[in-house]
Amino acid sequence: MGHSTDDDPLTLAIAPPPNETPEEKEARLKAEAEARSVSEKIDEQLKAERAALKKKKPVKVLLLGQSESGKSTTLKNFQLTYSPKSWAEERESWRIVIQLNITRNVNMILDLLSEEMSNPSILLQGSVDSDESDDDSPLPGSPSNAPLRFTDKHALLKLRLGPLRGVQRDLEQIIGTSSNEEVFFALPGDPQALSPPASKSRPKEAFIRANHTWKLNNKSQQAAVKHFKENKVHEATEIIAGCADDMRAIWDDATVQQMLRKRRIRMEAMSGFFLNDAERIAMRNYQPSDDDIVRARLRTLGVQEYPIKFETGPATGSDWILYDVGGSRTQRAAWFPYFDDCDAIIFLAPISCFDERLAEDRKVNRLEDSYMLWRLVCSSKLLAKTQIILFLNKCDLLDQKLKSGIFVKDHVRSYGDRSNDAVTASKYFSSHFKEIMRRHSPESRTFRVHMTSVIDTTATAATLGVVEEGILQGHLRSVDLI
Ligand SMILES: Nc1nc2c(ncn2[C@@H]2O[C@H](COP(=O)(O)OP(=O)(O)O)[C@@H](O)[C@H]2O)c(=O)[nH]1
Ligand SMILES: [Mg+2]
Repeated sequence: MGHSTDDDPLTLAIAPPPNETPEEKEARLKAEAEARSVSEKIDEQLKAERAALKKKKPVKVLLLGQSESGKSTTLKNFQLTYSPKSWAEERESWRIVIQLNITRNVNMILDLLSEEMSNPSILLQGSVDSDESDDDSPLPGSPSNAPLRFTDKHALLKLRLGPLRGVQRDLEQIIGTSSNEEVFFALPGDPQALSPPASKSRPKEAFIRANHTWKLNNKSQQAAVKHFKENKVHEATEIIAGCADDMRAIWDDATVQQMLRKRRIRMEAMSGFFLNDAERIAMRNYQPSDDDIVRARLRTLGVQEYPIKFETGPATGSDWILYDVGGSRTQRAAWFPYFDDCDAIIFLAPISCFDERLAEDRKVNRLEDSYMLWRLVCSSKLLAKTQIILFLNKCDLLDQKLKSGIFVKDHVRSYGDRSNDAVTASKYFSSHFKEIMRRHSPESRTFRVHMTSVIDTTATAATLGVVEEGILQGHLRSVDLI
């Protein structure tokens, strides 16, 4: 390559004229030097412009993890911590979501009540779905075999809370829920509902999922929400307000609690559970608190993009884009196109799930699934240079679970005789994740891990501070490299 000989056309063309005088030569050299310096300046300018452009390039962060791992909640923490103004603007939209969440809580109880009250055979058989239950050890205050005694009080509560069925439908429509799940458990006795056979019904978590595609940062959908029959929202608010006392009563009812225990349903541990705050949320002028919004349930489908302009912190003024993804198995293929160009991945692994199974595949242990996904992400060549940050999430639930008498070693054989406390267990899980990263990363990389409970916004803000700085540094380094 690049050889030049005397008769090379290019060399001949740019060679100085053979009969050049010394003055001519000097003038020529000067002109050439000037041209060079102009060209160098242009080069420098171009380089600076490119760097500036890259600096302006948003920081891209991908939130990954199985379904229910805490991705959307982490996203909310980012918004709350770094973009408080837009957070405040969205507060009103969340009100409807939370009203829907609590309405579903009640309707779920009503469904179970209807089933129990109309089908005494279930009563004698005990829990219909105990074979599919997340954990086989008895819950605290374990199911008694005593028959459930329903009275007129229950019939009356059912009657008076009946209008919440319509509220659920209206709110789902307003938010844009489109879901089979909703139809599935809509209303036993409702002519339009495809009510499942009683023996097949699975009064689980799925009941209160908002399975839909609405996202709060989508302008057209926001507008749709705004214009959609504001009187419907008003009406729903009125009905909920009127039901406040009965909501409280049905939740506090001893027989209802016994029924839930019998069916091994821990509603208070479910997504979007708000019945403990019924009075406050049912108020006509209810304003969601930060905590309410962080705890609100809104299921993510597909990959959604959330631009955040940082208003505080070291990254102030910079633009970030967070990608929140659907985590269930069928949705994971959609992640890969986003791997190419991202600055960092925050990977969420809920470690309280060591004794649970995937909702979409009951054969698979949720912790095993997280390990498998983690290995996939770590081993990806596309991500070889991408910073990966691991959140071992739901530490609060892990702690509760272990304190309630569930043993890690009963579900994770390798755990052995280690102490059954949250600190020891999280360290143990962490070492497992670290080992997977070490073994499967194409290039060596730093293991960055945080023990989190992302529903705790104060603690999470501190974690995000560390994470933010690390990601920003990585982003700037990649800018300097071009
Ligand atoms: N107790 C507790 N609940 C959590 C934690 N992280 C998430 N959750 C709850 O778990 C549910 C699923 O969280 P979400 O962020 O929607 O998960 P995603 O499916 O990964 O987006 C929500 O009801 C959250 O409030 C946590 O650290 N502790
Ligand atoms: Mg989500």
